[in-house]
Amino acid sequence: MLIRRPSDILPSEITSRDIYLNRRQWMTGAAGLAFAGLAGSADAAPLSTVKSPFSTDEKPTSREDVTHYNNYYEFGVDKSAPAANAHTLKTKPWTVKIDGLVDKPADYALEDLIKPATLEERIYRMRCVEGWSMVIPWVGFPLADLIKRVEPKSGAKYVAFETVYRPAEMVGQRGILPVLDWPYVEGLRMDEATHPLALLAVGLYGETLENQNGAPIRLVVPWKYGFKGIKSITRLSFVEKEPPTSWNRQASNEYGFYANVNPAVDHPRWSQATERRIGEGGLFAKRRPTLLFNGYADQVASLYSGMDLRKFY
Ligand SMILES: Nc1nc2c(c(=O)[nH]1)N[C@H]1C(S)=C(S)[C@@H](COP(=O)(O)O)O[C@H]1N2
Ligand SMILES: [Mo]
Repeated sequence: MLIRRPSDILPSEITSRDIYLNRRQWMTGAAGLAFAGLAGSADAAPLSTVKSPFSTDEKPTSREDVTHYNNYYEFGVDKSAPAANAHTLKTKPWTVKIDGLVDKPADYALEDLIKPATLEERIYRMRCVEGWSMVIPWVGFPLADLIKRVEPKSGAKYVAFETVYRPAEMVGQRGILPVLDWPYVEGLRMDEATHPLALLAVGLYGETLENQNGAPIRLVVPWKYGFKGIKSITRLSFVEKEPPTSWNRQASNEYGFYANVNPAVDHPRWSQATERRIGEGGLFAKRRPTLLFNGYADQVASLYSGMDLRKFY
């Protein structure tokens, strides 16, 4: 079994958008290849997808940056640490426990949660609370599809998510002074979780996820700060009350439950009005204005009508 390390990735694999789009056209026809990767080896494997009307036409961030500039504190706090350390996580086999207020609770094998025929490519703008942004061509399926299939009970008002807790495989979970209270946990209100933009991603750039990006399955919520996008999910619980979230636990005055991207609500230690697009010309590149709900206001603003976004940050 080959595990790809950063040093093994040839410059020729770092695709420009043009090469990438041609390759996608070719792969979209190769339906039989879908999902070999999730069932088989640990190598990034091609996935076939259908295009989504929800994609932005902005230029995707290079695959190299998307896979080497990461936040995944279970593997260290430097941006380069996840790419260097995450290969130790074993993602096969993988189960996701679904429990709580739901009619079909079970430990689901990953393969049983995903219908390869319905995988979509969704090119989303992503905004980290630290002030940088990327454009990422995710491959995944709507979280709403999974929620529908497991039949939540009417009392379920929130979905709680959990990353694996495996100190033997995750160097950052072995620290004496833990940066976060493990396992990493996140949550969404039910109407957010069932919004068509909320995605469960299993790949990016047309291939299965690298571990540093949250293999084998992670959440993507493009109108919220990146920390809502919990990686390597092993549990989804349907609950009545707002669940705890890792960053809110760590510093509740800095990171709220909602974490909607909002240029008008500053982080207590820095402004959120602008952002640096990763890959755009170094230190002196002009910062871009940050948009309300990360530019997805037309689709999601109605979820929050009547809510004070300064209070529910
Ligand atoms: N389990 C877990 N999930 C996580 C994090 C983490 O440290 N642990 N970091 C979050 C943050 S702050 C961001 S910005 C995104 C980054 O995702 P990416 O590296 O795929 O771009 O993952 C989020 N999900
Ligand atoms: Mo982030």
